[in-house]
Amino acid sequence: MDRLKEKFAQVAAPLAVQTKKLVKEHGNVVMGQYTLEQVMSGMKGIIGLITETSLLDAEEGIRFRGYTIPELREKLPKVEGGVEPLPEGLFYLMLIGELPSEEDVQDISNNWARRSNVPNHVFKVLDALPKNTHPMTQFTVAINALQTESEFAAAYSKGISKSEYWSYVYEDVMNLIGRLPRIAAYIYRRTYKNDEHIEPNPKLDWAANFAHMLGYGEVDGFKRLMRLYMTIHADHEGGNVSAHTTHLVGSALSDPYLSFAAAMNGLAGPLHGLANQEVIKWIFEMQDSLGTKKPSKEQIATYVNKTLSEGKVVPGYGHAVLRKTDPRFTAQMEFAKRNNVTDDTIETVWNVYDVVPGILESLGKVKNPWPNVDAHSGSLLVHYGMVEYDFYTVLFGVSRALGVLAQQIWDRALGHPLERPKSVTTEWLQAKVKSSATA
Ligand code: HAX
Repeated sequence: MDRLKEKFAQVAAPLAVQTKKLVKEHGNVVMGQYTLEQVMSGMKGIIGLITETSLLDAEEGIRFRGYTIPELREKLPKVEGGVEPLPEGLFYLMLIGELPSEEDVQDISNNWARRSNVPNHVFKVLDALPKNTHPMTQFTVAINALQTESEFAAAYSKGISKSEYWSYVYEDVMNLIGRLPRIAAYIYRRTYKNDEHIEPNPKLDWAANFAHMLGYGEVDGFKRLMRLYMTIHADHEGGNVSAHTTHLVGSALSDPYLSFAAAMNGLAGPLHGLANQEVIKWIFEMQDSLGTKKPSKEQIATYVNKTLSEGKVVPGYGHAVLRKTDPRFTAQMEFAKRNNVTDDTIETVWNVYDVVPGILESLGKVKNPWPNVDAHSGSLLVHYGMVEYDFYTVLFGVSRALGVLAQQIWDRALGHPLERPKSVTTEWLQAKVKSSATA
């Protein structure tokens, strides 16, 4: 058993006992009430999921095991002389619940590098797809193709005890995270760089090796950006589409490959992860339509109103839970300032930030007029030369694996059951309203 797995076994066993006890002794504690409006608006605010890895506060933003993003930047191990946290450390924190040592982080880097070999049939499956297949479709196809390697699925078909589930899921999760950067880089290079692939460098940390395989290893600052990017996109508690999908599909005991592929199909939606491509596409279209790379705030306001009048959303703004500027947006803005990274696109993103909240607020219906994580990420990638915005959600997906798959290990260790909420018809709701009115 590897070091991390041994440590997880130690922390998971007592919590599994406490969880069972909690349900047995306090199972009838009332958690709250919910309204018809909540039922009709995507179950927002209804507590129905347990996620150990992170918790989202509407006003404050995300905390990973209690730590904010600025605290993570300060406390997580970094490469020698570096300032950005290593995503390996965040994975350790989410899985184990405490801050890692430098040795713990090095151990995970080595562990993932050891597991990073992608079987050849996955590349063949990708090569069979037309090059203009959206990178997110290629990504989910490749993850499904990799399911041949599932140790959980193989063990389950032979017959295993429930108490062993987490152990096989752990192996699948570690193998999958080790392999994802190679798959994502392969998709990038086959789609945009003439199939000129770059061999991994196992001596690099996980995010830096990813930057290297994408072809940006020599671009000053890009490795740093990838370490930050892979850290801040990793998790956003359990109810967002990608996290919830991983949990839901996994609750049927579909293995980590199947449930993560399903989650990535959800991340590929424009109201979720695809918003990062939509933002930069919208900014480029605005610059084209206004005939300037440096639109004034007045010009931006006119373009925003045009977008809204066409019945479209302003991508990168709004959130189902957050009610303030996303700290992940702020972290990227600060990265740009710290590294003296500036250009017309980044300045436009900042000017959009000055203009959009006021306009959305004035509509009177948008619950959160502030920017989310996706409002900033594309402009930094463009700055470093990665202009192929169709690819951006794949980067998000590689990072999101860290949180949702750490949680899947917890799901199996704590014995979370099949998820099966109750649904009703509109007719049922109408009858309920009628009977409430007469009661
Ligand atoms: N532009 C225009 N209108 C918006 C808006 C925006 N950015 N955000 C919300 N609204 C509208 C909604 O479309 C809705 O209008 P209708 O009542 O006419 O249908 C109304 O305001 C109320 O919506 P809400 O309750 O504030 O928002 P929801 O919780 O329903 O949706 C979304 C949250 C993130 C989907 C929404 O804000 C949105 O569409 N934003 C733009 C897309 C985006 O940036 N998505 C990424 C979100 C973060 C994420 O998951 N990243 O991966």
